Amino acid sequence: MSHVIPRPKGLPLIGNLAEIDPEAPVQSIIRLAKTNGPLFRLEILGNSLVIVGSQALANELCDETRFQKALHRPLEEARTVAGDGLFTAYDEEPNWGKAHRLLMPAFGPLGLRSMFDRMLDIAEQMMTRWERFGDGAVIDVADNMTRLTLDTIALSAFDFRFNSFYQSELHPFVNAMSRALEESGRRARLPHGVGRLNLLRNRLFEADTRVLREVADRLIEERIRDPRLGERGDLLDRMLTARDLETGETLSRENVGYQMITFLVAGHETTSGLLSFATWLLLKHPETLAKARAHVDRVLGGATPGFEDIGRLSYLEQILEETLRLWPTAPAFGVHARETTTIGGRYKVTPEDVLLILTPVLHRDPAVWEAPGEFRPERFAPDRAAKLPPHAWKPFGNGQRACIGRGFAMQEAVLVLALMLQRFDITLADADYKLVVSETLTLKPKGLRIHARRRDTGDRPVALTHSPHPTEALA
Ligand code: FDE
Repeated sequence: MSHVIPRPKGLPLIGNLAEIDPEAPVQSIIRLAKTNGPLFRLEILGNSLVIVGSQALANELCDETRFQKALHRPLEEARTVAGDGLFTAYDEEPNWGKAHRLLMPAFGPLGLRSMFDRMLDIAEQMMTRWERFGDGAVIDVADNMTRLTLDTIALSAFDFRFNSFYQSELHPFVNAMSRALEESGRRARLPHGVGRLNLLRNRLFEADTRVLREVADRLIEERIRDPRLGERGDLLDRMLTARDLETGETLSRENVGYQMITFLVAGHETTSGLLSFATWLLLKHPETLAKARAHVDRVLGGATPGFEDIGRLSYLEQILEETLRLWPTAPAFGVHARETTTIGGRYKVTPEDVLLILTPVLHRDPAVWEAPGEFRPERFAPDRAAKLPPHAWKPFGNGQRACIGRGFAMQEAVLVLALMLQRFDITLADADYKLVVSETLTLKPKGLRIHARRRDTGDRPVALTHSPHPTEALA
């Protein structure tokens, strides 16, 4: 006998709309999961969504012979901006396979090694900025990390400098990008088509989307005319020159533009949230912070980290993995059944059902994690992590559609955390700060502010010989 997936009672027509805070939909669903368990159906203004949050169910849903990626509404709406770029493409679209095959090596070990110096370049910019600010300055963590991650992906992948640390106004691309994402998020909360009825918003959205395309097009144009085309071997070079072995084709100009927007979006919000949550969790856990710093001092001494050091900073990696368990910044991924099937031994699902694996809930499954709400990086010590049941920890999604930027993001985050701990004593600017999580497509701590005081560690290379006045540094 097949059972109906439980459904929290909603109101006629609007369904469960009243239970979802439009400013914090993910946190609303996490709350609903507390009372409704790890499997339930939500109906919101005629959109139906099945929420999944246990290891046992995730283990079934990650079987790619039975399930495949589904574009949940926010991703579907984001196609207006990112088209058939990797993140928003359907499995069946030829451009997904083509781009996936072409770009995988760029994010493998060799690619990551070649991007290391550029990552370090941007990380040093942030460190220099903090140093110049001096002890008393208040640093908005999420804002700094967002500048850092955006500049890092742009420089590493396209050899383009946004120079976010040298100006207080962000590049027009950045504002256009956040507004366009916000608008596609808004549309995703309304029934199909309804979100497109507001003409004023449409005009702004079109203008923003145009800015994104134009910036991407300009970079493509410049690179094509560059006599060194193909010599840098970065992501943009690969996309413009490499041929897919299976089809013998290169990517179209239009698709390269979509991939650029995709990488800038996917490569910065998520990693910036990861670094911000890690900073918050370390500040909340002084013993872990002290242990992390001792680890960094042991591995690096006073030296600037090199590519080889990243793999040796294993405790920082554990901290980041535990951060992603508690606060997976891309908090969900969608799948649907290839054919009508039964999950959990008794619930029927059809290919039309979008099943959303909500990782903040999955990652706190009490059947898997002891004291699930607690921050314990020791859980990810290699011998212990190896004993976790399959698909218990999925911050990077699943299978062939898993995050292509996983190694990139981890390398960047380990590097930045290492530099931070090596060079600064960090403290909360407001000792009473309570975590507030803001939501766009991703999760981020809001209003987290810190002080950073230069550590005096002796003969480490010093970037600056004098500390200019803070206003001078800002100019
Ligand atoms: C992807 C991804 C995912 C899946 C989604 C779905 O399925 O829907 C996830 C979950 C993720 N991703 C997550 C993350 C986190 C972090 C920190 C990151 N991520 C980062 C990054 C960086 C970069 C560059 C990236 N990232 C990118 C990407 C891409 C392109 C994608 C799509 C893939 C395919 O093919 O599909 C992703 N990512 Fe990530």
